[in-house]
Amino acid sequence: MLKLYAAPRTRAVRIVWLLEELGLPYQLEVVDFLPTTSSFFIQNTPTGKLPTLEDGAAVICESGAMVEHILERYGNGRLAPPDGSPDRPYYLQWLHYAESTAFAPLGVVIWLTVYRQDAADHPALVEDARQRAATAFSFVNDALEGRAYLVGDAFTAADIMMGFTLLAARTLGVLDACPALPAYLERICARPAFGRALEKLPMDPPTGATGSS
Ligand SMILES: N[C@@H](CCC(=O)N[C@@H](CS)C(=O)NCC(=O)O)C(=O)O
Repeated sequence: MLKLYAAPRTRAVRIVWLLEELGLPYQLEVVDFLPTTSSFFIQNTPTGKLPTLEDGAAVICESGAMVEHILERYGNGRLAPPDGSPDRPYYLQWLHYAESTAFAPLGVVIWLTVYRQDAADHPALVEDARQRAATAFSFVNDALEGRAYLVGDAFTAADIMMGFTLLAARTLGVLDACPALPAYLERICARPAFGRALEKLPMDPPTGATGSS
């Protein structure tokens, strides 16, 4: 059975959400999230990172890789456009954009504001990251104008990847200039599978992280 190492308010919620959407059996090992300012890769998981997924002999980190692996092995064609379809390249784009381009500037703000708590000493860095985040989310906003989901007309795992990123972005107050995103976020978070994921891994906002762009 799949085993997921997880903690509340981490990217692990993406994987629980996906597993709930697919109705797959899995074992959830909830661990404490350890402070990361002095060391890196120190979480109580087999890789030291959260989330970590075990599938037989395979033990992996990276939430996007987990999503691709789970769908490849157990998805039966669900939640992703098929290989070779016109939507597939866009699906891959958004799946990766969510964690790379869109999350990168948020990571800087979270690192300085929530973990190190010395954002006041680095105002230019924080402002630059907020600006880059706003630009990254305006690209998502433009793609969602007049559409319900990121890819084609159906909910896919790319929406799951983006959902967690947008929850973090909303907490940091960088979605103010993105009129399409709040309704999109509400739409995907209304899914019963997300509700079940939240019951297992609460996502209340980190304290001290709010602000406006
Ligand atoms: N790109 C990775 C990021 C993983 C990551 O940074 N996870 C955070 C929690 S959401 C973490 O484990 N931080 C502690 C650390 O890096 O040691 C993913 O998508 O899984």
